[in-house]
Amino acid sequence: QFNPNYASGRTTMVHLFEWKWNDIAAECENFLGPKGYAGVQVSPVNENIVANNRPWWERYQPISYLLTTRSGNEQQFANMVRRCNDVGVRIYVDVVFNHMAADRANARGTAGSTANPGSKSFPAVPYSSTDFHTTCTINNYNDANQVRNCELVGLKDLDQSKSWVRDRILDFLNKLINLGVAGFRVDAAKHVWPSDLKTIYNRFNNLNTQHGFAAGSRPFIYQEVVDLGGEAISKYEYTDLGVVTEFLHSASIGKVFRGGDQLRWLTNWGTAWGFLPSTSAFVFVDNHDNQRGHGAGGSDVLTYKNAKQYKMANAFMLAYPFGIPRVMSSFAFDNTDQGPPTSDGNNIASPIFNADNSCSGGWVCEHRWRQIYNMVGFRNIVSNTNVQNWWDNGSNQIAFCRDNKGFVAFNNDNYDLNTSLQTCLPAGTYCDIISGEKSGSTCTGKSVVVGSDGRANISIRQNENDGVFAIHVGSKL
Ligand code: LM2
Ligand code: CA
Repeated sequence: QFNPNYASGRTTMVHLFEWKWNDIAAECENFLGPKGYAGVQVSPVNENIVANNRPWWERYQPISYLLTTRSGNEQQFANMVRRCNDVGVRIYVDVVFNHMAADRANARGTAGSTANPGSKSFPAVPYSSTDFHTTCTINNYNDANQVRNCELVGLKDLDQSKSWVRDRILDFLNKLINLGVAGFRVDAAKHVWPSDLKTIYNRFNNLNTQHGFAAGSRPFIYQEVVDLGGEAISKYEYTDLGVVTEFLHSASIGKVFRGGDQLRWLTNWGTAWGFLPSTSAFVFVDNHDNQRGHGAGGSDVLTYKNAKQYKMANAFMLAYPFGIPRVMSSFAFDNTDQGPPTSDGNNIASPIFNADNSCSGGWVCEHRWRQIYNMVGFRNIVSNTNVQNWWDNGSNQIAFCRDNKGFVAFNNDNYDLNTSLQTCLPAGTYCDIISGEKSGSTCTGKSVVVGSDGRANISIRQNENDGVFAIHVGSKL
């Protein structure tokens, strides 16, 4: 449950937030597989409430466990899982089972089911009032009973200690496992008792060997527990059960690259910053909540809207050996409720791909930014190596090697970086994968000559588009 079950040589998943299953299948084949991505977190797959103006958050209000949403139906989902696994890209489902939908008149779901959340009646599961905790409101995060037994923003709170409820959840999740998924993001895990989660996780099927998983493989579990400190519920209550989202990583990396902390302090990035141990920490620069001011992290969080600093933060996350990273891939938004781009106000529109790999049609596709996908490639190449030869200028310029496989430098100062540094790489000419990339025997960006002593002259001017420079053994010309 701690192993992401990635295909060998791959290290990093991407959240294709609100993408349609058919589009994800094609993206696995055309881009994610070839660029070395390890997996995709998909938006919730089960039937959700249809809310006015179709906000993104309607998908966090389940109506049933039928596999029909705006992303597609069951057959399209199954086809996507098959096609992605065939090209070495795993699928992780965002599963919502703390709660069902909140009260709303004439509640209707994306598969056409009706429900009456006010009376806790969800006939398409079916659930009735006895399957839920008594209604109360969460308003005190210092009271663990309240956080786990009351309603989060009015969402009807399931009682996972009931065998009927557990069986319905397990029917749903084991069905996904049989369809070939590699694991789950457990939504709102903080709001569910760890002992109930344990019972549920222990009854998961093994992964489906017909999708390339070794016999006896267990589903990867990463649990959404927001813990920035100071509350009754601790992230450490969940680390025996699976991996846990590290929101402190998101807040801290944003603060650093926004200039709120000097880059030189990154030398001990990890538990010294209050983070979970590396093998328990699921890390990200931003997620679908905190990129729009929901969830935790506040104004420290960096998003695509601060592109230069955002790319630097992602590059650092991917270059440094800490945690299990996830890249965010967003749609553009200017209001926090706004849903994904649609063709007609209802049906989700497909992304449009430009010649330079970028997206349009309302999709941001951070995962297709050269600086980000090339750093995913960097992480794959340097996996299982250590940080060596840390260098800093005493403020916001840093550099380090990953043994003799890769070298990276950052400049977040308001003056140029231009100095001779130890790259730890064999002598030769290397192509910087941030300003460009290797294309045949040439480099579309900066190239640098590494001498027989491993040193090279590294330059990152303050006004360049990117504040990062990265080379590795695969970018040798
Ligand atoms: C999560 N993790 O624990 C998700 O990551 C997060 O996106 C979900 O909240 C939340 N938990 C519940 O699954 C989102 C969104 C909320 C939204 C809920 C439910 O951040 O704003 O609440 O989904 O759709 C919305 C309205 C809220 C209203 C509620 C119930 O924003 O004002 O509360 O629906 O109608 C009365
Ligand atoms: Ca609960």
